[in-house]
Amino acid sequence: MEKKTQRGIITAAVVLVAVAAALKFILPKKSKGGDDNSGGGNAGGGGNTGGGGGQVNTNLDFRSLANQLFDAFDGYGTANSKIKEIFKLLRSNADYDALKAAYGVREVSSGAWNIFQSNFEGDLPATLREELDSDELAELNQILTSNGISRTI
Ligand SMILES: [Ca+2]
Repeated sequence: MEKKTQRGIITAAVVLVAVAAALKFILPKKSKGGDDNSGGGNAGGGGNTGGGGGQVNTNLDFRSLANQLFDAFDGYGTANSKIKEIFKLLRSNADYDALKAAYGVREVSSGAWNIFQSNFEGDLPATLREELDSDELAELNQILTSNGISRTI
């Protein structure tokens, strides 16, 4: 055998081994990727417009949203636009119920040294009725209705 041919064969063999090794390395990774796809899924689901509970949107962090609502209520005045922004995220009665549960019962300060109004303690709907005027409440209920939620405040 000629030396050149020998070297060529060795080179080809090395390349083959390298390709085989690379394939071995790549192939299990590929199947792992497939597993990941089936595992992830979309647990959220859509808005249920029926009268029932519907599915909770697991993409929403209700604890954080409840805290943001509390911040909007707490102290002097009320951040009505923030409240509307949060309510627009709700897509089912289950979403609304989850938010209400996350809020629980909290005491909202009327404002530091506010002698004209005492603090208010209550659940989410009671606090909304306390903090918002009738126009703002109507607007919020409108948002709920148009998002397929049968609960009203
Ligand atoms: Ca307030």
